[in-house]
Amino acid sequence: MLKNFGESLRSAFRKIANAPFIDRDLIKEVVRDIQRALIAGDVNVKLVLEMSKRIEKRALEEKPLPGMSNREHVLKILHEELASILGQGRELPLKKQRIMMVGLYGQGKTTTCGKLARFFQKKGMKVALIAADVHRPAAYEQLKQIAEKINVPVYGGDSDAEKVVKEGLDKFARYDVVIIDTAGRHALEDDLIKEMKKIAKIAHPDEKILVIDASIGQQAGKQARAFNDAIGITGVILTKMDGTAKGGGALSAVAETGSPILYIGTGEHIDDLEKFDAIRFLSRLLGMGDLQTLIEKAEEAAKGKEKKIEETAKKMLSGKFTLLDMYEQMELLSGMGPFQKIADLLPLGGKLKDEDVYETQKKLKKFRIIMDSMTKKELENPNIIKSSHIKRIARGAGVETRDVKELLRHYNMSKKLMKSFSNKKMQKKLMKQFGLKM
Ligand SMILES: Nc1nc2c(ncn2[C@@H]2O[C@H](COP(=O)(O)OP(=O)(O)OP(=O)(O)O)[C@@H](O)[C@H]2O)c(=O)[nH]1
Ligand SMILES: [Mg+2]
Repeated sequence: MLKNFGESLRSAFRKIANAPFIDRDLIKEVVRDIQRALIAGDVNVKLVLEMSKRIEKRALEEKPLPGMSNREHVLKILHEELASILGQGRELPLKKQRIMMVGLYGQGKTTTCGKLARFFQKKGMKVALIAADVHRPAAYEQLKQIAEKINVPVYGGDSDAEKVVKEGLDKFARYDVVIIDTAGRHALEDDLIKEMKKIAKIAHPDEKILVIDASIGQQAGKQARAFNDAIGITGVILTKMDGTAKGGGALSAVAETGSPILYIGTGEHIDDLEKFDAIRFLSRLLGMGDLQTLIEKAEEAAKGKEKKIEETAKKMLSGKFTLLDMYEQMELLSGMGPFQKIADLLPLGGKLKDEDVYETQKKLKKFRIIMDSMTKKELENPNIIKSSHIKRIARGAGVETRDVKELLRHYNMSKKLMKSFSNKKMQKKLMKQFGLKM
């Protein structure tokens, strides 16, 4: 049994990327690797065989597009075929509807209720929540707290789930979107199924959404099947995609149930919900770093600053990097939410894991003050800063020398990260991969 689904897929891709040339034998070998990875990942065997036949046929018969190497052509086919299992995803329609959230214990149901409420609210719809998790005493309180932040009403507090749902639906009859949070369990037990069925019967939900923690990996397939058999799932939301999990289980979950992935959760914050995009998801799964998301985020988050962001992105890719660039980057990134989230999308993101993400904004303030007492030369070329300079800078800024040293450390670390982009081959590959122009 292969330990890590994402890793085995990645190694299959690497084989192609590193092979001196692409021939029939290599294609067959890679297809076999992928078959093994998918089957070990609990993906339906029939589906795997069909897909691998298609990959092999296309890779051997189709001609590469003009300007594309044979190698890139085969990678593209692999990508497309894997993406076709995941489907194109689906967004929830913007119409009057009832949504029921289900899933095992701690997968992120309640948090995701809030995120969805926020999502519809931002589209100008009237949203309400029903707390039908009557088993955990704090569940109602938790939902209430989330709802208060976004000014959305919640109905709950009673210990009878059916009653809560019935009364809540009456109360919120005139709302556009009503989202029902339900209880989790450690495993799919009979009483959970019974209760879920009862709630579904009363609520007639338009959507029955299974919430799955991306880190549960291959159990996702089995879980999805069980929930689908019990109440019929209409979509999956994959949470905690911001963590170490790459979400390989999603492939199995989707393949098992045929229900699409709707969104992915990328953090604990209420706005951390993203549209699911199969190709992008695979890039992340395969560890290529998702530059497209990074750049889109940058564009979205800083309207009016587009040019600057583009320049920064280009600088990041060019490997040139001064203290001012670092500051600018930190500023941009911190405006977009926790630094870590963006860092995760970068190929070297994992290396920044230990950084305390929320410190970034605080540090920015201090860094600004320190940088203000540096000379232009020092800002452009921090390598010239010697310990006598450090003392002078610290005095000028009214900080300790260790603060200045910290800034320089931070710079060197960022620079190292940026260096990963200065590798021309890597750059070209990434640019091509994501259809960007320099
Ligand atoms: N990092 C991260 N954490 C998340 C995400 N979604 C949920 N969480 C966290 O996961 C934990 C559990 O989330 P809940 O929403 O309470 O999960 P639940 O499924 O409602 O749990 P039960 O009601 O106890 O079954 C909380 O600490 C959340 O903050 C996500 O996308 N990213
Ligand atoms: Mg909950």
